[in-house]
Amino acid sequence: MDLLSAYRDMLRIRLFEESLLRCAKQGLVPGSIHPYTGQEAVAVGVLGARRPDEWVVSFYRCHGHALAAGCSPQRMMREILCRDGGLCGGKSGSMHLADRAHHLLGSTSIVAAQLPIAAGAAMSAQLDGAGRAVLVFCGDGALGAGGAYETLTIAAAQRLPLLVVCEDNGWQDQTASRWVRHLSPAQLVSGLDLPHVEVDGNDVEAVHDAATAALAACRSGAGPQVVVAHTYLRDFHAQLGDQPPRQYRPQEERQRWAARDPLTVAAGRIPADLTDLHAEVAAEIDELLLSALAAGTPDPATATTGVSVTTDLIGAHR
Ligand SMILES: Cc1ncc(C[n+]2csc(CCOP(=O)(O)OP(=O)(O)O)c2C)c(N)n1
Ligand SMILES: [Mg+2]
Repeated sequence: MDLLSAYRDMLRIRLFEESLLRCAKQGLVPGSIHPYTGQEAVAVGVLGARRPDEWVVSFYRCHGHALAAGCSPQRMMREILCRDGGLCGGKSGSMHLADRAHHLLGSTSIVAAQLPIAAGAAMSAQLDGAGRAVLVFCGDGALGAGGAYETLTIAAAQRLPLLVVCEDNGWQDQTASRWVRHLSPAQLVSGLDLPHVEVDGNDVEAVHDAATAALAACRSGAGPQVVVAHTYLRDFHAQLGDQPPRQYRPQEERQRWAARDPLTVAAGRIPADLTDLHAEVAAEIDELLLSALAAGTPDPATATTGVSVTTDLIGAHR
């Protein structure tokens, strides 16, 4: 992979979200934001290995996945600020980004709900016979939910071309995963006898290599594969309204992970001065934020358009 370009993509996600968090503190973001800061290497590493016509399913922490899938940062910023020209017409906000043009099937706010949806898409890809995989991202908490077992077991039974990327940040909102489960995500999927690999989720090159191998296995008919990426949220679980939550994780733990920030890890391997790149990406984000803030809000008359399907889907497949 081109490390400099991966660095730029991670930096764009980081600055995009930092600018949104500043907006949220000023009360400009309707609803909540679940920042991806600190986990950028997972999205960029995995989606760099995807073919553009392979569907991706995300969850509420979806900004990084959507940007790495190629969605327009301008349209995303407008969407999250609920402005005209938003990716989903200003109706999804931060948590439900979807973009058919970039094969982002959708993002769910219900923990683990993305997994069965992705299994359905993988079944469709399998029937389609074009050798495409489907990628789904989930948290370490989601992997413990009932829907995850149902998805993984049916995916294995049907040998679905499904790549499950578990972003193991050690926490489930303000609950440490170790307080509520005695098995790690890798132990859980081992118990289901599923092929899986554990990777340093803050090392974009390692993530990319793991995802490349797992996707090749999915496409070749080897059935579902799981990549467990160990990573950490730099900020916090979510910001609702203008108040960031009080910090709930031990300072020592946060400092330990901050020293292994994915941008720092990648920068350490790039023999170039990155100052200009930072200024360039920061200017790009400032520009699109100003443009989004200058945009109007959607016409209330459009509230009910595009929210349900009127096609006879069953009839269309008969
Ligand atoms: C079914 C369901 N239960 C509870 C919640 C509330 N909730 C939102 S995020 C979250 C934690 C999920 O943790 P994890 O899967 O590890 O993902 P992370 O937020 O750490 O990325 C919970 C419990 C929810 N959205 N859906
Ligand atoms: Mg988690």
